[in-house]
Amino acid sequence: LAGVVALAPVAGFAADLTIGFSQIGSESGWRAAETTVTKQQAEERGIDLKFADAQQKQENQIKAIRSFIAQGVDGILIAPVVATGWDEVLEEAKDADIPVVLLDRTVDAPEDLYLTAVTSDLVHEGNVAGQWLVDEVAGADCRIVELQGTTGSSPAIDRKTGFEQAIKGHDNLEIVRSQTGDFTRSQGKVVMESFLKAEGGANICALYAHNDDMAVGAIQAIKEAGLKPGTDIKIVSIDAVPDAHLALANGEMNATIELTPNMAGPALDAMEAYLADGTMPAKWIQTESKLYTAKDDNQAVYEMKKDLGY
Ligand code: GYE
Repeated sequence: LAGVVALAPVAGFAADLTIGFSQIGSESGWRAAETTVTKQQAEERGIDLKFADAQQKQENQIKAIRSFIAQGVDGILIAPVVATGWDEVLEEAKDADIPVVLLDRTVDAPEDLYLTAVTSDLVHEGNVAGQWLVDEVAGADCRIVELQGTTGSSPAIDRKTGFEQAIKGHDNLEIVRSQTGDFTRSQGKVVMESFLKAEGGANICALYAHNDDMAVGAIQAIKEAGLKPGTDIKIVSIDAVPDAHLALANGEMNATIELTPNMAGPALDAMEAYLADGTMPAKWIQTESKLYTAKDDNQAVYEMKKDLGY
């Protein structure tokens, strides 16, 4: 038996948690930052994080979740790409006694199928964006084009609802074109080019983008059309990624609403508490939003954010 050494278990070694994370993909700088922060949060807590990137396809997310269930993970984090189609796989996780926490988006499924959802108030973000534009144009006529997020995702649905609530009753404001740019820079540019071609740049007063990546793509299209973003066409967006602060600082964007990339902190707090002693969190853990405009010290905020993994 020479050479066979039985390693005695280290006394008092707490069993690390193993958590599966079904991430949508890396469609935006914000999403990349959320992934970075989630991995950091897991590392700090001694959690073994199993990470799966779905390239924005729901079927890949469902496959990953089933794999986590088969592995017998202690818990599952899901950023659900769209709001529907989750009931069956969430039932399977529940049957396996594996708690699920949703990050940054919600699902149209019975609440008992997930422990909690950590998201911003997506309708409120749309309200803030719309109210900012109402105040900015101060009664003047304004034809608006809208770049929607991923079709069927809760942010695309709720941010549209919130914006329309805010401009309702202000007949000088009208959304004349609205189309998905799938939360990406490339699609934001392509769709903005089509808006400019269809409407004529001189007839577009403002762009409402459901995220900064689409807004940054649109800024490129507006420039290539010989127009000044932020001046000829006002731009209001959401996320407050570093490049949005740069655009605010140089006058190419007018306002953005901050979305924290740290959804994992509150999510893992809730997950650990539940796994430790069955503590039940609220069904919705809401993160704060903050409006940034050109009046803020955007250079300083950019410097603070630029190394956070966007
Ligand atoms: O605004 C965008 C990402 O789900 C709220 O998804 C999140 C959104 C975020 O693609 O940048």
